[in-house]
Amino acid sequence: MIFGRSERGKPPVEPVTLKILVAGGFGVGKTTLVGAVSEIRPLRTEELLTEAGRPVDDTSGVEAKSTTTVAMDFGRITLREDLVLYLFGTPGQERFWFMWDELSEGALGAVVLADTRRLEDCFAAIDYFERRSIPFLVGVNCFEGAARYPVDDVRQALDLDDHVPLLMCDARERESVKDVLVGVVQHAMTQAAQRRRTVTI
Ligand SMILES: Nc1nc2c(ncn2[C@@H]2O[C@H](COP(=O)(O)OP(=O)(O)O)[C@@H](O)[C@H]2O)c(=O)[nH]1
Ligand SMILES: [Mg+2]
Repeated sequence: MIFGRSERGKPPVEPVTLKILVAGGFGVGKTTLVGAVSEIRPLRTEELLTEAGRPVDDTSGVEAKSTTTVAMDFGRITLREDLVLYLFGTPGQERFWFMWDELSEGALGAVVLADTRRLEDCFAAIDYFERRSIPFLVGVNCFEGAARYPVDDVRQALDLDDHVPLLMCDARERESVKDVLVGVVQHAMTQAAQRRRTVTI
């Protein structure tokens, strides 16, 4: 028996898979964000903060934190049946910068997480993506107890270009993180479309 095109349900779709980086300073909530949305048990490489690491891993102003991600976080989320994101949390400490070039290979875009109590911690990540023209948005992870600032003030403090989206978020909340991820995908698509237009004109 042969089925016509419209008689059968749609064939299973082969989803598009996209790679998104999650960057930002130490303790800003990268591991939390990946864990909040991942459908697979997030793969983490955590190492107990050792005495040797203390002078470099400054935890002042960071929630009680006794482990640190030395390699990266890895997770997956299906945004739609035809769209799957793979999330790669970048190591926050400067001594792991060498891994970033490897990680950013093939990435569609990035989330830079920021904490308004330590905004300067995400400057390096912003510089990194700007320099490589990797589309990114800034997610301000709203910790309780941290002062809330108007979006425009945060944008100004970060010296963000007008086209870079900035969203308030809670790295622990699945829906909030999904909004951030949808935002990155949309932003990256817009950027790509603009680049194509610039090329064809
Ligand atoms: N109150 C609050 N705590 C958070 C939030 N996001 C992360 N944390 C906590 O902050 C600490 C650092 O988060 P983590 O995800 O490990 O940071 P990472 O170093 O960027 O991976 C952990 O103890 C988290 O539970 C948040 O949105 N609100
Ligand atoms: Mg981490």
